Amino acid sequence: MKKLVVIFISVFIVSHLAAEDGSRLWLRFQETKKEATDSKLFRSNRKSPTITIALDELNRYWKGPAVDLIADKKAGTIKDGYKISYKGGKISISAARDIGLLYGVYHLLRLQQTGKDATALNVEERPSYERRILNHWDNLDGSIERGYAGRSLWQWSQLPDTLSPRYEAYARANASIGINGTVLNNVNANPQILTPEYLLKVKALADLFRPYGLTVYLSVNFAAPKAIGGLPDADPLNKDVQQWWKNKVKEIYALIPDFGGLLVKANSEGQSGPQDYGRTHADGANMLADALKPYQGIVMWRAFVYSPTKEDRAKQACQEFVPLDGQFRDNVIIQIKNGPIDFQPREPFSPLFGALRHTQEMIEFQITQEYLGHSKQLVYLAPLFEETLQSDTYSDGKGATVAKITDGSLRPARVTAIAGVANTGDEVNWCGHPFAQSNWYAFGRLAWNHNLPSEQIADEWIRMTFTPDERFVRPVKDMMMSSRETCVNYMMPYGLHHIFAFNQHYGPEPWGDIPGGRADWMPWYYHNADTTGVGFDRTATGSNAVAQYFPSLNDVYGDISRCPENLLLWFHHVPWEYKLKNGGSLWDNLCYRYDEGVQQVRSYQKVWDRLETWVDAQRFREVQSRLRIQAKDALIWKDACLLYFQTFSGQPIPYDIERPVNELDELKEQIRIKHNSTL
Ligand code: GCV
Repeated sequence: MKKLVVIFISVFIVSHLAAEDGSRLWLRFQETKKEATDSKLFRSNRKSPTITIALDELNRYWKGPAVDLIADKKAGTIKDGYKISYKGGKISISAARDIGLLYGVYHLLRLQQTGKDATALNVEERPSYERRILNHWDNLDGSIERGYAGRSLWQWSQLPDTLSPRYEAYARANASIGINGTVLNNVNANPQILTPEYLLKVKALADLFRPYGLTVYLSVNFAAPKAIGGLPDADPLNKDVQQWWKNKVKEIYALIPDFGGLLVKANSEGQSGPQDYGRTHADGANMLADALKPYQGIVMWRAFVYSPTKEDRAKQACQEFVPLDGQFRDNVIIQIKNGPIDFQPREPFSPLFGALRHTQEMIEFQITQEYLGHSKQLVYLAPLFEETLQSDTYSDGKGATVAKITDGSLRPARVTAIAGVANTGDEVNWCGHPFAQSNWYAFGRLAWNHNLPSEQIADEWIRMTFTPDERFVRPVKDMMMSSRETCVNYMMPYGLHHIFAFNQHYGPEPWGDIPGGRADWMPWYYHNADTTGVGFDRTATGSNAVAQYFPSLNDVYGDISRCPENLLLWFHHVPWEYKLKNGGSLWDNLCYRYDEGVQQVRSYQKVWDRLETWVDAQRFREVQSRLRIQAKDALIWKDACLLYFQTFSGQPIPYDIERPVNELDELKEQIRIKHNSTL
């Protein structure tokens, strides 16, 4: 009987909130009921499709005073920036570009939605980066590499004639957070994207996105002249190849006059590139840059390059690119992943930031959670993004943060940009996990203002996506803010990295080995566990990757007693009995950390279950069931890693923490079966 009452209450509690499927993202503005004459409240001195959207948003959702949108080339605003002021009962938004006015409108709506005072405003906003770009790893067959929210949004077979309403919704969502570029296809690029047939489809998307200020870019396959152009090679010094790219770029701009440019993954993970012909990355990038130059297009050339040599993978990007510094055209920008390996739960920043003194650099983050629990785990990534952006490289003395190196403030740059690998797909709620939406949101907000604290971004997002009620906001914010560290704790504490299950990168597989496989894809390459200790020696006695960092940081990283403990096993092979700052041994601390991660996820379950009153039934249950998965997975991570590393440390798991509940052999077997089923 008691049980029945509880069930009844819980159904009753949630039923008063309208069902929500998450499709509206953070844009859950309520329609205002206005008289026809009310539209006069909102005016602009200019007409354009972008301004029509801005006025429409105001008409539909703005509940505050009259708003004037003032397009003014001399508004004094920078690029996409805007000013908002309040005088005589009226709000004015002024901007040099129409898109600035639309951004200003979304600013107002955000204030309204988060319960902030939208009068008494005196705001001036300017973006940290000129180009704020999503990278889609979407394939032409509709699949998404490392995508966990369904299939691609782009319905290539139906384009250009049939236009899904989601295209415009996607552009609007991006505009609402200031994202102004989108690379539509995977960096492992299918050359077909450059055929006339596909370019017409790309044009259809570009036309739809344009009023929202969203510029289209494409990833290209370096071998395209050979693959689809009928040329015998793709050598960047071959005049025919150069001409082929010039013609292709001309063809693109004839269809899409504001096309943004090209993204290239070359000579990496099997992709072709200039080195196939004995040429350099600069030769390859410059050839494309020359073709794009007359149209103000740019080349984003990725520094994610490594090959299975004896050299530490973490060092290879610097080794390849530093000797080329200064050789790139001024419309080339080197796109560098935040860390030297590959979007791990925690990495130091890539030492390439700051090392290129005469070459433009941009950062690439991964919004899709390839290594942080896919769309099954609640991990808010803004603290990770913030940690990297605010890292001091010391390239120009103290204060040379990654943010300052990439935003053009430390060194003049013609092009400034930031990229995030998208986590969107065709699932109703766009991102799979309701909380994964926060990572798309956070990327946009940080791309706009890289000094925004991740806590403020979380606060905004929670209020907009769920409710501004403090009783909900506070606990959810705490959960989000700790969630990245929680994930690090149960996956890879103290700088452990890349000990994931092979290929799918979801669960643990520290024992993973494929005889004859590439060493740099094997977990043992990264953890180096043996009876003496664990971790990658990147000091002078090891790979000496520390030397790629500037003084005085390299001294700190290279000294086991000064190295930040959260990166200890990244830079050092540490004895199991080594005493950490708290006096406990590395082994004991490792055990406590894994256990802490498990307990933290369980505490999130408790937090969430208490919040049922504040959330509609559908999203409540979606998060609830995903937290259950996360709790089970965290335990698997803990048991797998501790039982495996224990075979080397030979020490007991401290008796005051929960005992493992899984057998190592069973875990190995489960992962093996998973592999076989995904082959
Ligand atoms: C698009 C990692 C991922 C690959 C990805 C690659 C890249 O290796 O596992 O799926 O390929 O990074 O960023 O190019």
